[in-house]
Amino acid sequence: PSRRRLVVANWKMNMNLASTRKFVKDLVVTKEQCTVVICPPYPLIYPLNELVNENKSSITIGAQNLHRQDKGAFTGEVSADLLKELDCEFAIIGHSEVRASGETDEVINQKVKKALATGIDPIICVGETMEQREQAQTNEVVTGQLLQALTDVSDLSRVVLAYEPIWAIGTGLSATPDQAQEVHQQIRATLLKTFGQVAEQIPILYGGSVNQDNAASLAEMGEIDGALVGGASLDGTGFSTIVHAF
Ligand code: G2H
Repeated sequence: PSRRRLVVANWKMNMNLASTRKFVKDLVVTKEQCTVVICPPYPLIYPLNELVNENKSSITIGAQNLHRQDKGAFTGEVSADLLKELDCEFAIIGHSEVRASGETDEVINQKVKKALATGIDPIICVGETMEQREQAQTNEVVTGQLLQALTDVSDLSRVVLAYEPIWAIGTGLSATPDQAQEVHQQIRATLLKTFGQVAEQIPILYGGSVNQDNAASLAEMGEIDGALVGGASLDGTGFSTIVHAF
């Protein structure tokens, strides 16, 4: 199936103006079949966009989150409309680090719908804890998160999913290619059963300690359509290696 492939950098609460400039200089992207998305902290979106335009870089910009409401009295939050105005084409939604602060599946669903209505492609994160994996609940947990995030979503053609097992995030302990492939297959089967053929178009990225050393073996798997990269996405040269693996 000809699904789009994406490698997404989630900078989290890292980077500044100087390191962003260096990153754009160091990033070498030549492989055109893979979309490269950089999700910086909010204040860096505008300068990153300027750098991308100046350098004619093929970087696409994404946000690490967005708010479910249009606008108003939501201190510290950022609207989808503003992100769109600043050329964000993607937004990460439901990252486990945001879920950990109390974000519910219902709010995630509202954010997904807000993103789509605004012309932003949602990158929806799902994943189980180590305890849930050990109790053989991975499929149930991931499927539940997935179906709730996609409730009443009519256009699935712009949805991107990311499987991020919580035990693999920032721990250096990546899922093996086989472990990731197995969950991605289950996700694909659920999507096909629930939504029909459009499911074949939905990219499923893997996230959790992806680095220069394991990217190629993950990329070989037929159901891994890209990566969501945290720690290893902060250096332009190293991140280029990961991009080229996909
Ligand atoms: C998972 C991932 C990026 P890291 O959170 O979303 O981070 O690659 O540092 O495990």
